[in-house]
Amino acid sequence: MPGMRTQVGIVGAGPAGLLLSHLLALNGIASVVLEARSRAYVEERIRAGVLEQGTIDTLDEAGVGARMRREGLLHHGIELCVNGRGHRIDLTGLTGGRAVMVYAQQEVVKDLIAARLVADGTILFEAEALAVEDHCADRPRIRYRHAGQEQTLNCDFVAGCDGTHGVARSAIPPDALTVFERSYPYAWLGILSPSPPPADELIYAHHERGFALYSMRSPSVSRLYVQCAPDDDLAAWPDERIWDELEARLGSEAGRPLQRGEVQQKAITPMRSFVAEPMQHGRLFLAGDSAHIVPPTGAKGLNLAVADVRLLSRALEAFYRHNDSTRLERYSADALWRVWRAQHFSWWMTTALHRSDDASGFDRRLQLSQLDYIIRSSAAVTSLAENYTGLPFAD
Ligand code: RFL
Ligand code: PHB
Repeated sequence: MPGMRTQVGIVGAGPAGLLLSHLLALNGIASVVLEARSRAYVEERIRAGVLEQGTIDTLDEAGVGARMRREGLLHHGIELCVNGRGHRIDLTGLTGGRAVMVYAQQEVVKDLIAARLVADGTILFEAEALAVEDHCADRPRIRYRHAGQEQTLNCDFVAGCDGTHGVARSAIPPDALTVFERSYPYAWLGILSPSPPPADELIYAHHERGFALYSMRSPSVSRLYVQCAPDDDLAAWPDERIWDELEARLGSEAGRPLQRGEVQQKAITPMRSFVAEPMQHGRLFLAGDSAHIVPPTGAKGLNLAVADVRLLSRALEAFYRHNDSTRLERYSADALWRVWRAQHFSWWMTTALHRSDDASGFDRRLQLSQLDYIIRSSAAVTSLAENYTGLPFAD
C-alpha cells in the first residue's frame, strides 16, 4: 500500500497534537494530524480551563494567543478556603510576576485548528489510527482508517498525542515501558452554569463535607466541581443537591451567596495519576496524556501537554535543521522532570484538599496542619504559587 508521506506523523488532535503540528510548521517541518473524532466533537469537548504562565507565553510566541488575550481572564490569585475561612494567595506577588489565564481548553483547540487550516496544514478528522509500525527502523508508519478504508501514513517520526486511551503507547513493547500509577478514592462531579460568579478568582475549598472548586469560563458562566465518590451515579445528584453541597462547601464565614442557575454538562470525572516511562521508543515519541495523567486539582494536564510538545518541537527542529539528534535522544529525560514535579504537586493538592473516609483522626489533623502551614508560612505559600503558575522553561 503506497499511502501518504510526511515528515512527522501525529496521532491525535488534542492540544498536544495540534500545537506540535503548528510549532513544527513555524519551523518549516511538515506533519499530518490523524484524529479519530470529528472536528465538531474535539471543538466542543469540555475539559481544562486554566493555562499556566508558560502555556500563555508559548501560545503567544507561536502567534495563536490573540483570542486568548482578548477573551481569556488573566488571574493573579486564587482563594484557598478551609472550612469556611478564605485566604487569598497572591500568585503574581509571590512568583515575581507570573499569572494564570482562565481560557477553556476547547477554545485553545479551536484556535489551533483554525491556525493549521489557514496555513494549509493537514488534519484528517474521523481518521482513527489503528497501529504504529516499524518505529524502530528508519521509516515508521501509521496504519489508520479513514472514510471506511484502511490507509497508511509513512513518516520519519511518529508523535503519539492520542491521549490516555490512544494506540501509540501500545506500540512500545511492555518490557521497554515502566508504568507508575495511583488511583484515588474520590472523583469530581463537574457542572457548567450560566450563573454569575460568586467571586472574581478561583476558590479551592477544603471542607468536612468534601472538596469543592469554583471556577469560571467567563464573567457570566461558572464552572463548578464537587467531590463525589468514583462510583457515584449522576441520578443521585439532582441539581438541588449539587447547589446545596456547593453552597455548604464554598460558603465563607463572611457569607457568599451562590446564585443558582441552570445546570449544564453534568459529568463525573474519575481521578488517576499515571506515568509511562520512557516517553520515547525508537522514532516514536509520546506527548501529553498518552504518557501521563494527573488528577485535575493542580490544573496541570493541559499545561504538561504543552510543555512536552514545546520540547519535542525544538528537538525535531534541531534534527531537521542541524542534523543533530541529541535533543531527540534526551527528550524523555528532559520532559520527565517537569512531569514528576506536576505529579507531585497534583497529588499533593488532591490529598491536601479532599476528604477521605478512610482517614484516621491523626491523618485528618496532618491534613489540616498542611493547609494551615500554607496559610501561615511565606515559604510554603510561595512554593504553592510557584507550582500552580508553573516552573519556568529551561530553554
Ligand atoms: P487529549 O486532549 O485527550 O487529545 C487526544 C486526542 O487523540 C484522539 N485519539 C485518536 N486519534 C486518532 N486515532 C486514535 N486511535 C486515537 N485515540 C485517541 C482523541 O480523540 C483526542 O482528540 O490529549 P492531549 O492533547 O494530551 O491533552 C491533554 C489534556 O486534554 C488534559 O490533560 C486536560 O484536559 C486535563 N485537565 C486539565 N488540565 C489543565 O492543564 N488544567 C485544567 O484546569 C484541567 N482541568 C482536565 C481538567 C481534565 C478534565 N477531564 C474531563 C479529564 C478538568 C477535567 C474535568
Ligand atoms: C476548570 O476551570 O475546569 C478547572 C480549574 C481548575 C482546576 C481544574 C479545572 O484545578
